[in-house]
Amino acid sequence: MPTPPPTSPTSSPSSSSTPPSSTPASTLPAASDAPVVPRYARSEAAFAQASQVLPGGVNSPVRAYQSVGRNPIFIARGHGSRVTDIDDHEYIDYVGSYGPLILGHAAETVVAAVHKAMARGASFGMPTEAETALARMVVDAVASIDVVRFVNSGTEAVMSTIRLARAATGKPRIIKCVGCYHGHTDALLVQAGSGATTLGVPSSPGVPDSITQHTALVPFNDLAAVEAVFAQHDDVAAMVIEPIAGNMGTIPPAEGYLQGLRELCDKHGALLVFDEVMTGFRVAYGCAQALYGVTPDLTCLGKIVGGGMPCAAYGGREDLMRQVAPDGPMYQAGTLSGNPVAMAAGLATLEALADSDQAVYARLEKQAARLETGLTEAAEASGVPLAVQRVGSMICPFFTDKPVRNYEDAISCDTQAFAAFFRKMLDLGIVLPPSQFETWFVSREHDDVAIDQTVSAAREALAELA
Ligand code: KE4
Repeated sequence: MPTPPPTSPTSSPSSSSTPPSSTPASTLPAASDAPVVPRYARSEAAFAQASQVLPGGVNSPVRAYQSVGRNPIFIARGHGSRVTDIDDHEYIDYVGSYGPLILGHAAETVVAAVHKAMARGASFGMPTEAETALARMVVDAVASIDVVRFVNSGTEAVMSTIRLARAATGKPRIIKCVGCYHGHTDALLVQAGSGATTLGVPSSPGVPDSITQHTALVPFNDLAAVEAVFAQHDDVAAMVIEPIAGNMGTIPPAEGYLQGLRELCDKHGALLVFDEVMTGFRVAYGCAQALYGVTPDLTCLGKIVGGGMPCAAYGGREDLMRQVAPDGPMYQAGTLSGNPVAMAAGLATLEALADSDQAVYARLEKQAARLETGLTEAAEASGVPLAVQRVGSMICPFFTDKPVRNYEDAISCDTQAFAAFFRKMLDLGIVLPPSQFETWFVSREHDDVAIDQTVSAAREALAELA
């Protein structure tokens, strides 16, 4: 049971709680114009330091908390379903590093495996059997993957997959959904979700039109729009999609949507690419493609496959993957790709998921359903409009009174209400992804105590919002 947070003030700087550091909070330099809150004195000081040497004080934009009206907390450590910040406040964590930590923070078997691998040497630039072992697990787990290549990030996996699709088909055009996020590769940083939408730059400067002229945009869950692109263009190499959209909040595919995409791609000689960087091993051991019974030609994986270490992958049909160098001409390489430490973390994670004989997924379903029910009931009790959407242990409460089926629906949500909710939940010891356009992640370690504490905090936060 975590130490209950001190009765926390609202986020005004005039709170009475004495900051743990000696520096009176009011003199701390706030890195942004957000109020400096004594309860978070050490994080505020750390953020000021970080902001001097890192863009936005962070190494990934969404972590900067710019859309939730305060400065970020800095984390000291994590264990199970919880993290502790450098002001020594403990939180139940639903960020989960944005997906990799399905086993919870510092899972014993993962930590031990990484220590053991590290002690034998971090990286060799020469093959190791650990790469084959993890590749074999991926191939055995995902029916559509005959051959797989490891890379270092989801962005790299998607970037490589697009190159392969274009090489294999000889066609340049890629179809993507507005609001889906596939990492920051130029060709897909167009109307992207996640941090790009959160910060209001869904199409980044610095990406020449010559790169994105071959990127066609369609709304998520809209088959007719995809059919229209095929009717207009005969040069489509692939449709790249998150089978469950997790980067505009959590939006499930409409009934028949994914199967419809499969049929359209077959009809028009294009490849179907599932970007399962987030959904891979998250919603089922066979990934979302097993859950929905739709077979892509190529799949991108990340997050869970690396167990929290920098590791991602792309794979699929043998005839396609054998075109990747050095089997074939499509070039892709990486110094740390498949490094033994990341392989060890991935192996330990997948072994825990595979050995459970689906028991982990049954537990994740039960706990996430408990959270969904609790949030829904808390919203009903407060009268605050909330649409809670969930697939397995991916969940997102949208501040709106209607279902969210696509990007237009998502951006019509009350992001100010979300920001206020976020800040209150943080003060109550629950840390959420700092954006309405992100998915919350439930881990194996989120037990009834954690879920019920979260629901109780949500009840209080929503009542304050009402
Ligand atoms: P990375 O390059 O961040 O490892 O993966 C990019 C990526 C690709 N595809 C999907 C479906 C993804 O969700 C992601 C990354 N997800 C975001 C969370 N919304 C990562 C968080 C961040 O950017 O810091």
